[in-house]
Amino acid sequence: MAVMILPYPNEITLSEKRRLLQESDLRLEHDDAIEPEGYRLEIDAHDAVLASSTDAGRFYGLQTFRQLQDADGFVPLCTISDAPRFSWRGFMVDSSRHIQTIDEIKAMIDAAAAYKLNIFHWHLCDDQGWRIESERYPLLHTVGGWRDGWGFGNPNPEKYGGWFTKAQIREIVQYCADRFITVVPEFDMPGHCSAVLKAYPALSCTGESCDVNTEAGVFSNVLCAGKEETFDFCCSVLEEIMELFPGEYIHIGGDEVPKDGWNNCPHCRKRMQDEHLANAEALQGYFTTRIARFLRANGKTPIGWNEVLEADLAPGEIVATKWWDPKGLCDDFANRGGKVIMEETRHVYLDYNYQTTSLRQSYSYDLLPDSFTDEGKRNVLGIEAPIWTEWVEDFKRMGYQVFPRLLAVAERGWTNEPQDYAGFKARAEAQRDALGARGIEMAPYAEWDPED
Ligand code: TNX
Repeated sequence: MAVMILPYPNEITLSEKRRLLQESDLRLEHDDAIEPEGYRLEIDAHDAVLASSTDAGRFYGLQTFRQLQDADGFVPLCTISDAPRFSWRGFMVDSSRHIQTIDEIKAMIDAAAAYKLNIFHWHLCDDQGWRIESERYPLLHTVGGWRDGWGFGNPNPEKYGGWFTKAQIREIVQYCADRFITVVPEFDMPGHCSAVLKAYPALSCTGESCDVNTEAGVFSNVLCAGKEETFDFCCSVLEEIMELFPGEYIHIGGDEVPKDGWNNCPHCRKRMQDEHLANAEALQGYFTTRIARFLRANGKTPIGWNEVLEADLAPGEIVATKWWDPKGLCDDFANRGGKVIMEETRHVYLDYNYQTTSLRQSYSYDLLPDSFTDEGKRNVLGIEAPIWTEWVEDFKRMGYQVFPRLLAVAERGWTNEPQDYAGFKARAEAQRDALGARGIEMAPYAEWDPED
């Protein structure tokens, strides 16, 4: 008998027998011996028990129960003993390049929760738009939230943009909490800051105005790392962000920072001299360290894209997201005690087309490669997959890009010995209707593995 559970449970014995059972028939038990986020489901002819040590574990047991139940309400008699392989099972949504509605964000969160993901990394600002309402710096959203019309997927000449109000953000944070998902907000700095600098040009090296970008790419509009105002600004905005997002983690970006402007800037040059920094890479290290320490002083754990490691940071300074790391900086960092999240382009960049990143490639992502020592492997927190939205203009497109590949991510993050690929594909296809009911249209089966 095929059971279409996804992610596949770590220990499961199943009987051919089935019985009619409602969720409300489950006897809920507390069992301290079960791992956090783990659960045990025991369904026999007379009894049905869902045991866990935490509310999250109970929630995950319920997700499994729902997948076990057929359309008539029957479930197989079974014993399932299950707990996640990794504590970090994340998905990232870019709301800058294109913005989503609150209902669309919620649909993604619901789907993620059903497959036991527990982190929503929310990329809320970039060169193409700032999306967080700010009271201290209102031009961030009222000016930085908009870009000129036409192009970049905007079919009309009206300005494109918008932002999430504080009330909406609180609503999403609560929505996630109800589903045992932690929201990790990102304020990407010091690069990818055109929207910030459109609103507050004085924070750039030259002080010259720039536009919120209407194209994809890497732009030279970076925050000045010499001026004290930059740090005052970033920390002040982060205080507002911390007020909105109660979770432990704040992502501070740090990716793709062109250094030409810094090298030619008297403020940055003075900073390098005063702080005995050998070059602009070291200046980014100074920038990262200062912001990271500010966050830690406020009880938060900072995260940065792997470029922050170009500056040789101590393992305790920051958590690194490994996305494009040809030099293996993250591996070395983990081997020295730093924490790393696995998020590599060729396996889990959900904005890439299926020709570039097939479902098979996502499913075969090795999260603990041998470039990590045993200690390094222990420092891998888990997996995350981003949907960058330069070319994802609407929710239909998002569904196509994200599913089924996010299902592979969910299984990689949860299951110790991921199942055979053919079996996984069958279980992924079996999610089509459930996702459809959430308004998410998965990519057609024939497109998942163009090479096969
Ligand atoms: C690189 S991933 C970026 C993003 C783009 C993405 C497109 C990362 C830290 N930076 O700004 O959206 O590639 O795939």
